[in-house]
Amino acid sequence: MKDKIAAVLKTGGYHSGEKISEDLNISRTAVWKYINKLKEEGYEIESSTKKGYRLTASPDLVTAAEIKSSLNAGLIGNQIYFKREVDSTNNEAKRNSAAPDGSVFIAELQTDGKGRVGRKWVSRAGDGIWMSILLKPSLAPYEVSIITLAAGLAVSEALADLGLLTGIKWPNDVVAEGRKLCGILTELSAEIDALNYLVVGIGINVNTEHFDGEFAGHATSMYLETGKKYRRADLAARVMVCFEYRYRQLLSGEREKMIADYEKHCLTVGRMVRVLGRGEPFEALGVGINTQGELIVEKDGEKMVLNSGEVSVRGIYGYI
Ligand code: BT5
Repeated sequence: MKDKIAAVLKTGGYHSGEKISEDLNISRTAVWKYINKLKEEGYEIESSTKKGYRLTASPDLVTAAEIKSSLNAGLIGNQIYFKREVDSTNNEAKRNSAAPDGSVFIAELQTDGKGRVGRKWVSRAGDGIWMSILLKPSLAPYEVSIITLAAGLAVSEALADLGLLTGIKWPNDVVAEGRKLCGILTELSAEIDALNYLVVGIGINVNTEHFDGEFAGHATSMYLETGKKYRRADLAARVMVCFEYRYRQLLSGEREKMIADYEKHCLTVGRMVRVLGRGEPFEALGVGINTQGELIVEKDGEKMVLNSGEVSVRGIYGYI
């Protein structure tokens, strides 16, 4: 109902509480309560006793109402849960794992955004897209790492639709001009041979104007790359659509096609990389990705398969 009221206000001008209550068949008090909820979400709404309610500005918000207005949802985003502030949208998805398959959890601000293996993900309010997709595929746990790659590919494709060319550093950092623009954290809940659910967390730096701290030289945003600001709800919707296409491709047994397209975007393939985490660090050439999403490297004429849970790779010339 809140989203319906947001949609009414977005048509512009004043809307009387009486007319909204009649059109939506709810009480005037309910209208007032929903208006207050919308204000809490960040909408700027003017109330005039004579004329009614009016949206004074069309802010760049990632609320469910804003995303739904840009999304013709299939599976991904069939339910969208927005909170202004959460610790981590991945945690929020895990706390609500009874929600339907394809649900999306999104927030304006994460107070404890997570990277992989206990690292932190900086997620300031208004700067980016911090969202997590809850998935319940009929797959065995060992089959799901490829879904993470599909998410990286989907983000890279969504950005390309907007004219921003990026590459993927295996397994799933989306990189522009050698700097990280998006990170993905996939977490799963599984028994030994059965998957309960997985959560694909996607963080994209959209309108960030500057980065501080130790990773400042390694991070970038869409704004820093193009000089343009983007409506985050539109981009979030586009990422969901791109991800849905790739996810369905995987579930329908078209893994090879997905991998072939991933390889085209993957900066690690065709480059010399330094492999960390398997004994002494060593250098090898990235030559391809197998159907499990593992990286194949070649060293001294011998091929090796690297699993992202086990090793990490660094470019020998900088971050990629
Ligand atoms: C990742 O980890 O890249 C996964 C990031 C996933 C973030 C999303 S946001 C929505 C969802 N909810 C969460 O809590 N997480 C997911 P990793 O490969 O470990 O990279 C982490 C490293 O990237 C950090 O140690 C920093 O060096 C750097 N970093 C942190 N914040 C960054 C940012 N905003 N942009 C670019 N680099 C960043």
